[in-house]
Amino acid sequence: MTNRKTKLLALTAIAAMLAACSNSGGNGGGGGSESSGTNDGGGAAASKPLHVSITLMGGPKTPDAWVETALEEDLSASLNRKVDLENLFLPGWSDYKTKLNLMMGDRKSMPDILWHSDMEKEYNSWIQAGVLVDLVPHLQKHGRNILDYYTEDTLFYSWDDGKMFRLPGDVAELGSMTTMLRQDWLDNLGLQTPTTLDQFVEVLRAFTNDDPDRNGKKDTFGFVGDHDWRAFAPFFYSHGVDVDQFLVQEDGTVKYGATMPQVKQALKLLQDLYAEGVIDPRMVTPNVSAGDLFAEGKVGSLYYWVSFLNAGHPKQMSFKEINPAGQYAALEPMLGPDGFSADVPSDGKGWSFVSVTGAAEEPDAVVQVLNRIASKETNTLIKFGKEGEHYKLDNGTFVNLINEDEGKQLGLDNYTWIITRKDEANIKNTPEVIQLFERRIETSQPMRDKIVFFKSSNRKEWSEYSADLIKLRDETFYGIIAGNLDIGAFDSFVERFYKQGGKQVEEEANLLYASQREEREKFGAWYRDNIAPYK
Ligand SMILES: [Ca+2]
Repeated sequence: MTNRKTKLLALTAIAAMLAACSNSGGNGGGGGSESSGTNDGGGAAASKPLHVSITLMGGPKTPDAWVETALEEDLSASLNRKVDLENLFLPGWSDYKTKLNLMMGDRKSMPDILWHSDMEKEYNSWIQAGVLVDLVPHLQKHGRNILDYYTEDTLFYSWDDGKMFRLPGDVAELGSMTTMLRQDWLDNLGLQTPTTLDQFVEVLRAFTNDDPDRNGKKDTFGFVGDHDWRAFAPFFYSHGVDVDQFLVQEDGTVKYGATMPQVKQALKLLQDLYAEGVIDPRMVTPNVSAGDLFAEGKVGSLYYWVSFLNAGHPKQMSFKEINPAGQYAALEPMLGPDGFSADVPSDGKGWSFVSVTGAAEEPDAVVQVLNRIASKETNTLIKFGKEGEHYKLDNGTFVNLINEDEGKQLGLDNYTWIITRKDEANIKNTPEVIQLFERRIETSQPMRDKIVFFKSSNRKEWSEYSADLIKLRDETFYGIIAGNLDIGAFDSFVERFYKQGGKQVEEEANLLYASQREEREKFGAWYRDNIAPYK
């Protein structure tokens, strides 16, 4: 490994010298990033091999795997020159930041393409130090796939006053969760699909008390989910609140969702349902695994991941094995007492990013590499392998032709989170699931309009107080639901919240919201001029 790296580094040095000599050779033109086009004798710069080192965090991290060669061939054909990748596999989640800091500390050890996540402070210092490339001019030339895929809102979170020093490497689907309900239980009991919260609650009661699985035993629950607040979305969201987020109020100010009076109503309902045995008590314990309970099939409804509805999802397969006649339906979000409804939106910022560093001799070409990876074709190739050889599509349904171990050996997913597409390029999603993801973008919009997803990571008050405030919220809310606390505990929570730092936290949130709105407007104008024409 080290040997190979040294050799490659030596090659890079030579390539760099060559590049320096031939830099006058036009690297303009040839704008076609998706089709290779001809080389028009662009000189040595275009015909010499392109060496690209890249840090990788996801997947099996299989060295010298099939996928590396496959991607190199794909890139070489696309760029019309030999492309040689150097994979720099990062250590695990506890060590990757140390490793990246080390690499970024010296220009000689910097990768050409840097993957990073949860390193806002370091990221800002890299920008300050001038070691990251502003991608805008390169994206304008070679970034069409990337610019077409990411939305304007998503790119805003990687915008730095007219420049972009990073791109999202992975952005969750904008709406990736849905209300799930046992259709076969509805049919068994002769019930209608609920559309309002009241109807939903009646169905959950029937799922608890009326033996929906017809085995003569009272052994089912109405509702379950993981130990987090989004799992309760059908109850909170129908009341127009999200207890994890800052929400814009009718008067334009911002409040922490957990303190809003509607939360009390939802908590009261949850407390009643818990007492009635409708809510699976495992839901208020930290170790619950809703995925396992989804598969077991003794609970009638969950608010859960859309991807679990894929026929090939392991938990869906276990569910079908245990419950051959079982069927989960995905429901539209429940209408609440005031007629509001929404699904849980994701923030759309991206949770991990890719940057091009100053070590890249040809940033233009490196962006071409990223842009090719962002194509549907290449995304599919590096994630799933070759159609007919590693998988097939049966009427649109993905069928693996290899097992998990073979996939690891091939290195499939080695390049995940380097601009991973979640649209139709994710061919593991059935057409129905793809449609559902699209629908959830719309049904999550009403809450997305209320939530402030903060762009700035510089939130002093939040950093200082949030851990304690969140602890206070969780103890109070779970205590109320489980019946250990009276519903009046909500009012004392709100009081204590503002006394114990909540006031400062909300003031900060309002200031940030105001400046962020201004910045978003400025970005919108910039986007129209600098990005929209290049899509
Ligand atoms: Ca039963």
